[in-house]
Amino acid sequence: MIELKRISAHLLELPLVHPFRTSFGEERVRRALLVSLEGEGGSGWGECVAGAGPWYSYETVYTALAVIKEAFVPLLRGRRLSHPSDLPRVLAPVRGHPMAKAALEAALWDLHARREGKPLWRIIGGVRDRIPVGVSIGIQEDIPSLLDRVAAFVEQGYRRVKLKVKPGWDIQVLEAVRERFPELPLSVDANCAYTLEEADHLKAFDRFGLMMVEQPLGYDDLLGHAKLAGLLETPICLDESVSSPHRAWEALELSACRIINVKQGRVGGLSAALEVHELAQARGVPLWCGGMLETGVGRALNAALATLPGFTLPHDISATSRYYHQDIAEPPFALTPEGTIPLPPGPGLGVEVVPERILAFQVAAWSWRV
Ligand code: OSB
Ligand code: MG
Repeated sequence: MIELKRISAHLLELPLVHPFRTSFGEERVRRALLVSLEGEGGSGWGECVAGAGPWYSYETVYTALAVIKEAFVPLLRGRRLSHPSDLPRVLAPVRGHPMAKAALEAALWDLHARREGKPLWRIIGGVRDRIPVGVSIGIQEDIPSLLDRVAAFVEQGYRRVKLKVKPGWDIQVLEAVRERFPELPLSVDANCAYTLEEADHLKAFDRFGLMMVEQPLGYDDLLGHAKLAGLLETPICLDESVSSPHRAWEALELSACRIINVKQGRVGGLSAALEVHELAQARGVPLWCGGMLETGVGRALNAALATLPGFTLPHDISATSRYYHQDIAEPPFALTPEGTIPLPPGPGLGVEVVPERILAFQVAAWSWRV
């Protein structure tokens, strides 16, 4: 039984080591929303993966704060939960807002696993204590700078490189990268930047031997992706479009993708991510864990999810140093020469939030008794 006492939210601003540019915009500072729960006999941390603006998703850290305050706190007041997987039912009266829900559920899983004294990845049925990882490289100023960045990451041992693409930063870029790195496991992510009318243009991606093309079309365009899948040889991987387990089911039924990038925040929480895992496992569809430039708290949860048997492709879970000079949690995630990241051995998420760092990066904080 979990009896909650307090929910706190911390809004932080963490400067990124490198600006991160995608087809929908550029981020230089990550606005991170951390949530902590205090309950009978323990506490836990979760990270809301929403961004500062409604670009990747309609959710932002501010919409998440609003629904936590106006909807989740009243729903949770005086409520007991027997397990973290009860939370989605309690929050079900709230339509949408998967990332806000997921942040709370993450903190609840951390609290639960800490009380059990076990690493979260073992509790959810993980089968490996280290995970293969890749790196996601944003749109750069020019091709020579991109080639330098790819070379540096390959040198560090990353097992796969994902390039952000958009119209005007695609074919020429792929030609240059493939010429210099003919054997490199490579993928691209368009973050919804193309339309089905550009299918012929996307077809030209086929000659680069990509592992996948991620989310080429609109975030709500499953049918478009299903049609495009019939035209391309390169497997389509969906990210933005898979906004819930139900949407994952629809995407699989429609053959809109052959691979799914799972982000627990985007699908509504860890329980929902476990459901997506079951659906994909039943159909033999490979999964990998995506990222949202999380701090160590969010990355620890992603790493735990990536230990499940169906998560077989390299993940967007890179070393801490790739994102932040100083993270808010310890220990940092480090890359082994084999291109893997070992799971931290501690209980719960396995990372400890450093209170002084929260204070150092915090721009505002809230706390509610429940
Ligand atoms: O589309 O996968 C994406 C970052 C922010 C928002 C969306 C995406 C990404 C990434 C970076 O690709 C993944 C990471 O290393 O965290
Ligand atoms: Mg993506």
